Amino acid sequence: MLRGRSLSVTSLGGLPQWEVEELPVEELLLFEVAWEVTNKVGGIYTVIQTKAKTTADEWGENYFLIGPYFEHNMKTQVEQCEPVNDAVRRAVDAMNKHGCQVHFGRWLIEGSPYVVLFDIGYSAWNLDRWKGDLWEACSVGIPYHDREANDMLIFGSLTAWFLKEVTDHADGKHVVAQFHEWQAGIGLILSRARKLPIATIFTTHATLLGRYLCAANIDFYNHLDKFNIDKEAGERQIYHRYCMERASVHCAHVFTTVSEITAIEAEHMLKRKPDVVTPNGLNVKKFSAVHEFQNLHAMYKARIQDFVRGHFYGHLDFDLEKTLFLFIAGRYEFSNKGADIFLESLSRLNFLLRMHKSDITVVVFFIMPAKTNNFNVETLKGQAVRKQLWDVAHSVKEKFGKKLYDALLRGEIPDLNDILDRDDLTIMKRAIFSTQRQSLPPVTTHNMIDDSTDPILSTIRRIGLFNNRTDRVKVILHPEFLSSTSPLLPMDYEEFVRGCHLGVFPSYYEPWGYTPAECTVMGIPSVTTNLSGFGCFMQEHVADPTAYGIYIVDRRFRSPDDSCNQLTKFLYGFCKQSRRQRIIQRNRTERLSDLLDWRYLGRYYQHARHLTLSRAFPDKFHVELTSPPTTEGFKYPRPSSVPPSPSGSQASSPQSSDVEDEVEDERYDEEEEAERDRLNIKSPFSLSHV
Ligand code: U2F
Ligand code: UDP
Ligand code: G6P
Repeated sequence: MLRGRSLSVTSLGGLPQWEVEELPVEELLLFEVAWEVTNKVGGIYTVIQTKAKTTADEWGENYFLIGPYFEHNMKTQVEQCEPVNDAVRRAVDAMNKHGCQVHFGRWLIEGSPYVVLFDIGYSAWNLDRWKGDLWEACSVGIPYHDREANDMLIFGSLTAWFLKEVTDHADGKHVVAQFHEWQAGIGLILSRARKLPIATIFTTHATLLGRYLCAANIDFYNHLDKFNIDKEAGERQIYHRYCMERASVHCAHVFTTVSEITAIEAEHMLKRKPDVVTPNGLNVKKFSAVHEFQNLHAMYKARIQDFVRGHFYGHLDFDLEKTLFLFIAGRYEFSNKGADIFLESLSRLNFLLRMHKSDITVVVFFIMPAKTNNFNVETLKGQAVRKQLWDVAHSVKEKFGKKLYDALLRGEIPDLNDILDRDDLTIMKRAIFSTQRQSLPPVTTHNMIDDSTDPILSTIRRIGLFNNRTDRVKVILHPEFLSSTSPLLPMDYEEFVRGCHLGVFPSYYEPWGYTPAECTVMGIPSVTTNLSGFGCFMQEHVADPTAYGIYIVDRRFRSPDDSCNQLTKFLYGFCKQSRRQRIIQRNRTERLSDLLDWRYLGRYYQHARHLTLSRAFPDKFHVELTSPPTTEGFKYPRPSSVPPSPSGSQASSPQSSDVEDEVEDERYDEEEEAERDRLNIKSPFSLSHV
């Protein structure tokens, strides 16, 4: 019997210890099923890819990921090999013998987990039969025109077939299967309908209805219990998808989701309370030197500055050393991602900076993919002009340097008025003339297909943020994800984030939200909201999030206008910080990384697996720790130097309105002192104290 298992106690950094029930993994097989295995679509890919290492460390050779086969993904990410596990090998062989194409290999990411990939197109001829199977199992029909849902039916049918073959040859091993999102749900529904001996988990990363209703600008969170959900799904023509999602939720032994806020949403939209909340982690890499991420910031900021020099040629009357780079990035869901209130706040920030005659300039990037027709000419020209000026400066410098050198060799100090001849001056004047432009620096880098109706551009037109000289806030829409091979801004997303000063993600609908979490582990402060899973998680586990560079906008208990004011205050407060203050804030932000590490958060997944085994095979497994691991009561303390004054303690609380988020300089002086102590940097005065 597999009852025997032990408890061990683990901890990470300064985080609280927790008890881990060790499973006899050598007697088990774990499958994780998702459409985004080796296939980057959105956030689920990040979940699976970053978690692979910790899961593979625990499960070793008995961990398998199941996903769709795409030739390009296979070629670039997967090393083909033969399955060592007998049950898996027999399942792959059996399916291939019966007219499927199943690929097997190791995914070349950290942890190198095994992957089983199904060629969907190759099995498409079974579609009608499988539609019948699904109808028999749960009376859900899929319309022929919904290509995506039909693909998911094929994927799910292949998954259930594969799991059947595995369990037939599992040789006493118990099987756990975790299915992510409705796209993977049919595999779960069919496995349960066929009574396969599997312990199942269904994880939702968002609900279909939640996403649709929020995008329609409905006051979602105040009406959670009032929606007629069948009607809403029907009206949006997603009723069949919704049925697949809801059936998956109710078929699973254990139902999980990524945050408390999505758990509440699921209870209303899917009519089941999640058993476990499994917050999303990251694979955090710590630099051995604390200052390393600060150096990277300076290095990549210089690359962004170069781009800005080109983009604003002829209008570079602002000081790049006093320019802050802000950005928002992610799927282009205008109001769900909070681009609407961000733009409104930028307009207010522009007003404040101008009114207070601030010498700070803010350049804001919107990185949200939209339909485009390549880069626009004006933007490309900007970089060409910059390059030309650089070349001119370089050649004049060479000539100047040579003349100076020759003069010094002759033992003379050259006459600096003669060292440049007429031609040099002409070349330089021509170069300066070429920087004249008739138009303002463009607000978008690409030719937008839907230029006139695009929501970001339309809002920019309405609020008049056109990159005028007098504007202290400049905007640049880059409607494509970043890439190091771009001719315009050749940087990876990660490099770009490191080079910026603040990520702004004021989402209305955001079950988790990886973008601010990624900022945090790179030591870049960010704005999030109390409607995002990440924001709520930080609020729960950090005593004073603002002090750590996590600004949480209250979008739950305030009107949109108040939220917008609060965001403006955050942004304005951020602009008023000195460089020294920003450096200290980045150090604090980076200190929160441990909290977001899978080595810490992975335990919620562990708990879900224990729970499902105990429900599916109660005579063989039981969970001694029936409730999920809890960190209740644990909070990252306020940074030691923050004075316990009421203004200091209220500063970050999103519930408290009208709190000015300015921080006094002394607070930072003390903090810097603490930082110096931590880094063991001696103050020039320290000797006198000895
Ligand atoms: C959740 O994020 P997802 O990425 O899973 O969001 P979905 O809406 O379920 O997936 C739709 C994906 O489709 C992609 C886009 C989305 O990720 O990248 N897509 C596209 O490829 N082309 C298009 O024209 C339009 C869309 C959730 F919302 C996050 O908060 C969580 O962090 C994440 C992980 O748990 O899951
Ligand atoms: N991202 C990217 N390239 C970019 C901008 C964003 O790869 O140029 C990634 C980002 O790192 C993050 C994901 O897109 O992992 C967005 O995930 P998030 O959870 O914030 O939102 P989702 O799209 O999943 O709703
Ligand atoms: C990092 C670098 C410093 C640099 C600073 C700029 O901390 O290590 O050398 O001065 O970044 O900070 P800022 O917030 O002005 O980009």
